[in-house]
Amino acid sequence: MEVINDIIKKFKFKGELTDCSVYGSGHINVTYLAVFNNNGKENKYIIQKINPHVFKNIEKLMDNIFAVTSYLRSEIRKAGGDENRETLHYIKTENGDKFYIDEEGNYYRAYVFVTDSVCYNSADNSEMFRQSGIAFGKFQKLLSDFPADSLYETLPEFHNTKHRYETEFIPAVQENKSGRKDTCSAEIDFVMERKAYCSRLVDLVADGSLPLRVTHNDTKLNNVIFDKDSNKAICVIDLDTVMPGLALYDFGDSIRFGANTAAEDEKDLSKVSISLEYFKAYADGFLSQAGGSLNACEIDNLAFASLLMTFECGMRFLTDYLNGDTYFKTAYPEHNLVRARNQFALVADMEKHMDEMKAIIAELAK
Ligand code: ADP
Ligand code: GN1
Ligand code: MG
Repeated sequence: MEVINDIIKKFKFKGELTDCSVYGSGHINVTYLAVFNNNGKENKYIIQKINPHVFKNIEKLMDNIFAVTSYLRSEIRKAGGDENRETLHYIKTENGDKFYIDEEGNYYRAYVFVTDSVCYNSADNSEMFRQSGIAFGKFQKLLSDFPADSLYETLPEFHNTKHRYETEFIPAVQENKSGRKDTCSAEIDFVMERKAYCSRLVDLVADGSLPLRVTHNDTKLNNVIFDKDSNKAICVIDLDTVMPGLALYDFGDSIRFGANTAAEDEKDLSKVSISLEYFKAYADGFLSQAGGSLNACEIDNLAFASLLMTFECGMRFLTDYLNGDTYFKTAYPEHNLVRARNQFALVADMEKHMDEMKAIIAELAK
């Protein structure tokens, strides 16, 4: 707490600090919520220590976020929305910088806590999940004319599943740095048997069937903020991975996280399945915003992309387990393996229900 107190002094916050604690459940950055008393009014801010092992060029990453949020503010204003609530608002340091670097070389940034908001790790009902589909669909729509070439690629090949298989997963199996390979041979086989999935979307990009767009790339439900009274989605957060990508990645990753009937790290695999009700609700919300700009190949692959993003994430968790847990935050030694098993159980269930998922999309896209 003392360390972060020193960090807090570096930013232009208003009022007297009354509380500061670790916040949220992200797997990459360390997030704090700081509460200030400003002449009797409560001001809340989010402070984040950005993960330097994941993000190699934090200056450029922050330039991306400033460019994207400035653009979104003006689009939201034009549409008559509330620009202070519907996109992130960053706080600069006392020196006017976009981030603060401490003596040990750690990077910190801060932004206004969206007032009267809540964030969820699971949707209580399908309407809530539909709301998150609207939020991510709208996010993509608002950025459709943003100059994609001006964006720095924070994590190159982020959703190139083929690249992840060949250059991360296979070497992790071969090198077996953690010595854990024998404890996950069934999961390694599961991935290898499905190698063909990995190239399907990248091949469609290569032959020009799928267009690159400006996308979010990390569309978990807990990267959307909801109004605490109306439960309507108000703001998309966690913009570190906004890069040129596929609409399919954003759609698929949301389904992976939010249409799972269990949490991403539920150990009891009998609880893991795809909720077709939630799948339909999200697709309805997402297509209501972004649908008009999607081409036929994108529409045709929405169901498959849900399976692929789940498969890719499971493969990433398994890779990290084999490497000795160097990427994702873990709460216990087997955490990444538990997550991988969970994602693969969801893949298996989606394989069983693929025809129904495709039929739902076909019906909505009519
Ligand atoms: P990570 O990259 O670690 O996932 P996030 O940017 O998603 O970090 O932040 C972690 C959590 O902090 C979010 O899931 C959300 O609960 C909360 N949070 C982040 N930014 C805000 C904000 N501006 N207003 C309210 N809550 C926020
Ligand atoms: C990470 O940062 P967070 O928790 O929103 C990860 C995503 C994974 C997700 C799995 C930059 O997201 O790609 O899908 O965990 N983010 C990064 O829950 O790698
Ligand atoms: Mg997040």
